[in-house]
Amino acid sequence: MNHKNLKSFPDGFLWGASTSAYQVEGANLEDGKGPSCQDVKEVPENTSDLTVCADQYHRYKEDIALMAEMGFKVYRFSIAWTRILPNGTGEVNPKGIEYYNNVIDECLKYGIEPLVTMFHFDMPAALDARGSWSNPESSDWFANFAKVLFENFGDRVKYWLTINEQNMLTLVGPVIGTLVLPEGTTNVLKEIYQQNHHQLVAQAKAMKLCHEMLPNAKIGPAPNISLVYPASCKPEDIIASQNFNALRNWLYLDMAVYGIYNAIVWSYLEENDATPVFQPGDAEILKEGTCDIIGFNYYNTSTVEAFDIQTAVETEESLRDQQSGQAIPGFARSVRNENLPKTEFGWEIDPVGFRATSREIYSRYHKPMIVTENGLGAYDTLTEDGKIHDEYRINYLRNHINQMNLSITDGSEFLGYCPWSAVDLISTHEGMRKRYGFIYVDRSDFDLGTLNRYRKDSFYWYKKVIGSNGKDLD
Ligand code: BGP
Repeated sequence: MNHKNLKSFPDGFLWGASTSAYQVEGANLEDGKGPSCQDVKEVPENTSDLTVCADQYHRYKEDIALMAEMGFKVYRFSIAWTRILPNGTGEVNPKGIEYYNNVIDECLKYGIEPLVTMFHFDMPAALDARGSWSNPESSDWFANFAKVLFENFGDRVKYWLTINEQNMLTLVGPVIGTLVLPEGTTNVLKEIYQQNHHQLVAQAKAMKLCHEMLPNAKIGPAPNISLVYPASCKPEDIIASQNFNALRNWLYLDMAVYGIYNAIVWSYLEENDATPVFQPGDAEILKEGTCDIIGFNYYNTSTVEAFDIQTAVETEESLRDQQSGQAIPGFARSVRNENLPKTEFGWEIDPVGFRATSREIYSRYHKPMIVTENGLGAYDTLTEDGKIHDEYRINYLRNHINQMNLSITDGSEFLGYCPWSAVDLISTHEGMRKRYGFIYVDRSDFDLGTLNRYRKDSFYWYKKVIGSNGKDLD
């Protein structure tokens, strides 16, 4: 649909950006913090460990002041479960509460709304030792953590996100360093979807509790949602795209919004003897704990073709990452979309797909949306005079904001936009060299440098965007 006039971004639109605790904070075992799965995992070859990251734990004031300088209205950050509860359950660590109180207060000092992710890829190591998400008690561990957060921060935090990219934890857990398989697991798919089920129940318990304890707050999930295109108009490819859309996207949003399992996914799980076991009360809690808002991360679309079980001589299952697809015999197989360029790190770039994805989410669910991640991972260069000329990032963001504006004009309801990332930080599996921030951090994978902050060209550009409420994108 072409529009003659674009609607404006709504008043009070929440412009900001995102980070996550384990990728930005550092100080990973300081002031009583317990280890998470990220602190004990083997880091991918040639990438930094997660002990220092961008050192935001010690530099949050400087970082938040820079965000305020850009005009941020919101800062999306995550709370490290093991900073609050070093063993995942049990004793609360007062230093952890103090740290996040400080971060929240610092945001509020500048009129920046804190948008808190409760869980961003950092399961307490002590809970991994107790079976991690395969333990049916895990939903109660999470609900208990949620309660501690609501009690301590609920007076000031109005926007909450439950689990970051649960769909990626399920689809590519090993890449992110999070999957724990109990010894003797024979049906891996069943085990993974059992863990996924426990996370869905955990999320529902947290959402229900939030409504009870903080009736004025808004809570939602933060999956990685991107439309899956059919590789052609062959009907079989359409079916494949519906399959993969269901598995990657709608499973998570059907559950968060309606508290029900997506039918296509359920049938796929039945087919593979992988349906999850429900504990008594699960079906009810899933229906009772639904969301107010939909947070979603968007990087690019994917494209699939039919992958007939007979032609799948052997499974092409290989380790993938968040954006690079899957091959599931009898279900769908990802293919390259030749219409789209790629980033230096091989992710396709599809701003129009952002509009398409958000229209589809809004048409299906009619909930206000907040973009919790979107951005370009690239190699940046710090010049001798302290500049970072990242026009590639500006182009990426400009094109996506433009498409968001078109989607708003199409009738979609957006609350805000938080690209990834506010500050350079460590990537999930590609180290420090894959940068996303508006704020450059002077360090590399194996040299901690000065950790000084520098404003990238995108910093000044985004400041203009925010100052004009999305009108000035030049
Ligand atoms: C999302 C995660 C983030 C993040 C981002 C960029 O999947 O929620 O934690 O890092 O993707 O991905 P990467 O770091 O792999 O480039």
